[in-house]
Amino acid sequence: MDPVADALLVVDVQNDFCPGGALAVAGGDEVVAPANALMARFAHVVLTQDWHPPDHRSFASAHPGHRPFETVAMPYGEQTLWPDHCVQGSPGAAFHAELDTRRASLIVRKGARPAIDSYSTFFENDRRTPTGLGGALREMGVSRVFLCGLATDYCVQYSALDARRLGFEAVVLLDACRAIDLDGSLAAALDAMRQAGVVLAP
Ligand code: VGL
Ligand code: ZN
Repeated sequence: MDPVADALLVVDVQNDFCPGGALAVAGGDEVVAPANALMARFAHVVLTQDWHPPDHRSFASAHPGHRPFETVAMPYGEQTLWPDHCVQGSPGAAFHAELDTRRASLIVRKGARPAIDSYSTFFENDRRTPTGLGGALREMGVSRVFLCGLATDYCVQYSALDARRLGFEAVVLLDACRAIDLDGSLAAALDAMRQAGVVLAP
């Protein structure tokens, strides 16, 4: 562990992705304890929040005739439609109550533009519009990111792939992640991450 070069990214540990939430990930709350424990080992801790306006285009409710988990074509490509989740300022968008937010030096909110989803904490789903996190990490002298949180096959995966694309080393800490696993999306994500040179660690 290098105190300067390493950062921990804790991805979307929010109520809506935990049991009882609008887009609950099985065992989502089980990442809280390991994520909290990991923070002690890092000088740079970054938290991310999925942060959508109420009429966000990734919501099935914004597409009459479509239901959650269907796919539609958006100008930037295929988009899975989700139940309304992580609406800005709502209880579902808040961090899990037991997540330790004290050590975080940076909180990145993503998915705030109405017309475009953002799984990655580095780029929106057009894969071109940056969130600013890449530049922030570079300015802090970070060259390797460790990722944990929710969900392995969506926001964690896209963030890890974009980290590689930006030239960071990336390590996904699987014991501190949980997946949505839609139609084999977890296996596909693990494959894609391995191929991109992401280190998959327990
Ligand atoms: C996520 C689906 C929709 C995630 C966010 O955090 O993995 N998944 N929005
Ligand atoms: Zn979302």
